[in-house]
Amino acid sequence: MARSFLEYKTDAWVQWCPGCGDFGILNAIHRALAELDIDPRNLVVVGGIGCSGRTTFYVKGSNLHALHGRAIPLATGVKLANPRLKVVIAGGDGDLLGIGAGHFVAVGRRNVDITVIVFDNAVYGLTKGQAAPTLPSGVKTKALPGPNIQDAVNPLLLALASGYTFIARGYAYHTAQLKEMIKAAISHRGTALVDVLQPCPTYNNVMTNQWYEERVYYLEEEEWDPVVKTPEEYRRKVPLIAAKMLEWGDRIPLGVFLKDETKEPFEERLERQMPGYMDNPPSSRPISVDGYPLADPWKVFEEKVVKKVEASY
Ligand SMILES: Cc1ncc(C[n+]2csc(CCOP(=O)(O)OP(=O)(O)O)c2C)c(N)n1
Ligand SMILES: [Mg+2]
Repeated sequence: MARSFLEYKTDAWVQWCPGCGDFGILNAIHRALAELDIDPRNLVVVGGIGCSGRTTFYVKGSNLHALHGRAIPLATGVKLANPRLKVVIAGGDGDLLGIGAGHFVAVGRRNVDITVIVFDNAVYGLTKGQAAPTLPSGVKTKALPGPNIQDAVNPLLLALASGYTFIARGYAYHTAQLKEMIKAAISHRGTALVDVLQPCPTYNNVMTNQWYEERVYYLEEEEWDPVVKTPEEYRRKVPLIAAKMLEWGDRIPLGVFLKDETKEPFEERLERQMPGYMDNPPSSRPISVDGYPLADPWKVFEEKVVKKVEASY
């Protein structure tokens, strides 16, 4: 029998402001996991630091809360240690595109089989509303002394340039559509981005629910086909995809922009270099025998230091 989304909820009190878009994203994650029938024991949600990172407390799994900006490298380590796990990152736009921007790029180049969900409210919610990297220039939200004088980074274009093989954008309050995007992202083999636009009713008084509802539309309405099967098709379609990603203003497109099936995930690249890696990944190898660790740091110290010092006498 299929699992209920209630099985993925924890007992923790959900500590977000009333009306926060995070509730919609959390709901979509619970429902996506249930419909994919993912065993919570095989799920790892890695959170960044921010209001959004609290998602790790609210989804059943073997979850981790990383240092600010470090959710992606931690998640990469988990996935490569045990490639059988489903690894999902829940982080803010500040966490993943500000302090963690280098990691955001690196994971795409590797095409590690993980899903990155950006909770994109254009502000640093947890630290009281400073401008996040996705806040458009010229916009003055209520915690800013004047209009934003920096340009926004476009998460979708950055993901495209970094090699992500699945790129989607959802809206937090459209949970049914968002759930489908998250399901497709988790099922995709390779690095997947779901950038989720979300109102922050406490600090972003410009990009409100009404503001988004007046602008968003779905790519499906234009019969968009995100699937790319050959390198030739990739070259032909990418300029169109990039142009669509640039669209922002009176109309904001939502949906799956790209599903690139031409690149192998990092785990397969490793398998080629280290035959047997997938069947016997680091997590399945013994680290101790009868309570004694297999690695003996004293031996290494003796070999590398003591013997060298003795030889120099
Ligand atoms: C190394 C480090 N620098 C700064 C902070 C302070 N800090 C905590 S959360 C945060 C930004 C949160 O914004 P975002 O990632 O967009 O998440 P949100 O709260 O909006 O969901 C910052 C700067 C920190 N915890 N650690
Ligand atoms: Mg934020």
